[in-house]
Amino acid sequence: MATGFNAAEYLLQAGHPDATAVVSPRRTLTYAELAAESRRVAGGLVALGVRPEERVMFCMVDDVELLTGILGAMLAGAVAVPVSTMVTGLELGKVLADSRARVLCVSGEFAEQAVTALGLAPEVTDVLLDRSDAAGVPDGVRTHRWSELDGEFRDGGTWEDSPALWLYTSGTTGQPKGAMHRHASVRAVCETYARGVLATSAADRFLSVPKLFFAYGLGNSCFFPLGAGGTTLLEPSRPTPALFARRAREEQPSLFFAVPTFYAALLASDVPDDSFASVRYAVSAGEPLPASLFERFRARFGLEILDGIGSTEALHIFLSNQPGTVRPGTTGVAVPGYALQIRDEAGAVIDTPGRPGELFVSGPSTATGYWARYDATKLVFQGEWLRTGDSYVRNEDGTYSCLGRFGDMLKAGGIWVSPSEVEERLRQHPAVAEVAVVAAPDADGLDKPVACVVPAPGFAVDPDELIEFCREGLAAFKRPRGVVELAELPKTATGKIRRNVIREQVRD
Ligand code: 3SK
Repeated sequence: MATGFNAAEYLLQAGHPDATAVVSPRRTLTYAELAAESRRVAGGLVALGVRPEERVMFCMVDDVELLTGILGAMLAGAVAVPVSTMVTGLELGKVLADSRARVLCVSGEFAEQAVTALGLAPEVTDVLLDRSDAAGVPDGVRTHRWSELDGEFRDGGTWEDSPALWLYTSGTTGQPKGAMHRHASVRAVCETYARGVLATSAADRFLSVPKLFFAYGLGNSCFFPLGAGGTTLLEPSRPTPALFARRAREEQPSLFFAVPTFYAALLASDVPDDSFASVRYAVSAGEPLPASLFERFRARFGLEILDGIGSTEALHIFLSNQPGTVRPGTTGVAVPGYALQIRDEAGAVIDTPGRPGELFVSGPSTATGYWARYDATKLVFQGEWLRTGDSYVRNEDGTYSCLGRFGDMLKAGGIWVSPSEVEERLRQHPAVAEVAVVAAPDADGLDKPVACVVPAPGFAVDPDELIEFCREGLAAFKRPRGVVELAELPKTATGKIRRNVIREQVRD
């Protein structure tokens, strides 16, 4: 028998009604105010004709409107679909059409993309605008102001397995796919990673560089703060080290979340060293955090970074370093509630430490599949297990180390080489700001490691010197055979290096 459960109700009832739930540069709301506003939005969506399980898409900045929009859609039993604001109109149109959303909610900043997108998605009947005008919206599409939303709130009639949200992901390649998440998965990530690893409580104040439209940011800025009865500190603007260091000094967060690239940017900036003095844990995910970055951050800001890995399909982090037992350069151990396996190319489980393979995870927050993508769903969701596409090794001490994407491992002279290991060595050279190591064919057509280097300000790249530097610190077969200078590394919207693009550049 299905149990009645609604993730938004669960989040909104966790805090004391008078406690501060959300702080943005524009507004501060208590839990009672956030619940009232979310119910108003839910009622307004129902009044527009949104029915349970219909999709409501959000292309919005991190502010109170987006938060209440996501909660309101879930309260109404609809499916919240927050999407990246870093896309073109055509890309937005693709996911809008794929989702068959009836309602699109947009911040004024993205009106131009929205107008292009609407031209590709004839099923959209209503557009909700935060504070902007409706210029350019196609005829026949009704437009509404956020502040005018109104209607009687009715319980969405959801249960644990009802769809609550879809998150679009393309990985580093391929078409975007909507990973479908249940209401129960929201509670699961609050109970596993947030409580089990971060020991979150109502006293916590959460500041996240990743935005609400990423699974990582959605957990950090919505599920975890509200699930704990704590406070989320939202930041609508584009993240810069100066902005986040200032907000951290002003708002005194106890938990701070970023990706390795942002930690590197903080280290390269001149923000005061005591900017994160209020933070009890800094968290990193998205890509592996190099040990050198961990050490430099701890030396300067006095904070250990808890590095972990999650995925859009798992909703949040399932493998992580734990407070008090951090092993820099590793991703730590399974988050309580999740099981891990490393499998070889034939799918057999590898039990021996030190033998690399592909990481699989099983746990309570995995998506139910990709929307209308049969083949991709079968490939990734294998019974209890979720295929991550990441290459990992279990170390002798039980921790796990990332070796890159499964398809990123290189073979040099018949031996597997981990690009991350070579990159970590090169990052120790003062001339190297950023680096990606990929395979490129040599004169004999044999794949060899090539380092693509973005030079540090004021330095020139000297290939011979960098190769020699690797020879000193790595087994000879791992050293790059060539070095290519790049102005910047191509990255995905979430900051992951697009190795497939670099591989193409290097082969040309
Ligand atoms: O990329 C990650 O490590 C991640 C972490 C948390 C949630 C979602 C993602 C993709």
